[in-house]
Amino acid sequence: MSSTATLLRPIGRCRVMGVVNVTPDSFSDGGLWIDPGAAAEHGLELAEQGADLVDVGGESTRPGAMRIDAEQERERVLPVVRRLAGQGVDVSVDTMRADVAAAALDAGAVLVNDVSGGRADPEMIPLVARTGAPVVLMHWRGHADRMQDLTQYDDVVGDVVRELRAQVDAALEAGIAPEHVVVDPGLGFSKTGEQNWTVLAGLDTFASLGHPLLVAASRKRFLGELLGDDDGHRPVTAREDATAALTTLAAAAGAWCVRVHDPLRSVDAVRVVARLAQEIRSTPEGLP
Ligand code: PMM
Repeated sequence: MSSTATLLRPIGRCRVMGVVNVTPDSFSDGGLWIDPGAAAEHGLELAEQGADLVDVGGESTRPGAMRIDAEQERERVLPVVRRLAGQGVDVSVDTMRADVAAAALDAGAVLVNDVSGGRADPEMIPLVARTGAPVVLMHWRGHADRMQDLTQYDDVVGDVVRELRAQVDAALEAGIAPEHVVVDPGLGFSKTGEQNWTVLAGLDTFASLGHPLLVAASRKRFLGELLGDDDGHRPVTAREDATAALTTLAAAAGAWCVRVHDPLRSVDAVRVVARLAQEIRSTPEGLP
């Protein structure tokens, strides 16, 4: 299992985070892993497939989703975190609630993944500062029930970077160490399909924030829209090659980690990018 000190340090390639949603309604895998035993087994499978981290979440953030109560979220997440951490897997907890994050860290999680970037629960940033845990701060404008009404930008990349920087500054002011902060542009969160593409085209700009970058495009709706036909969007389970293509591009852009539901192709993709990057570095004149 990685320590806090090693989790964010460079390892010569982009990391891969596997996803386990212990929810009945996530868009990508809702209902599949609602039983904690099945969820934990799935997490172990993701680790065996080469995921460096397994992200466990108990609350759906799909557009329009309603919030669940904290007790229910804890009941979904904690047994899975405990079991995976007990088996030596590096676990992140996908939660917007400080008390769920605290309980998950006690149960062995090594990273807090807060899609609200500290904005949903005023206790989250102080909790992370107190525990010294690394944290993913995602760009966020509002909860799932209204996030798709919050897609007005003058310049989507510039505005998202500026808002994310404000979230990072709040975390640093509260005492979170800069080297413990990961940033994430939040694809699909208060962003239209078109805006997601613009954000992806501007990934380099996010690197300018000076923190490791997490990119979570896996199976998202904008891929289904792009690849759809007259019958409608490409189904969620047929978006894996598109997901791996974006893993390749995110890794080449220097991402610290990609968050994916099916790690196999992404694990190969990050290795290919790392090998090529090594070759380019060792060829002083550049490639022929
Ligand atoms: N997206 C989802 C859930 N958690 N966490 C981070 N850091 N970034 C994301 O973009 C993100 C996330 C929604 O997707 P899911 O329902 O497939 O988990």
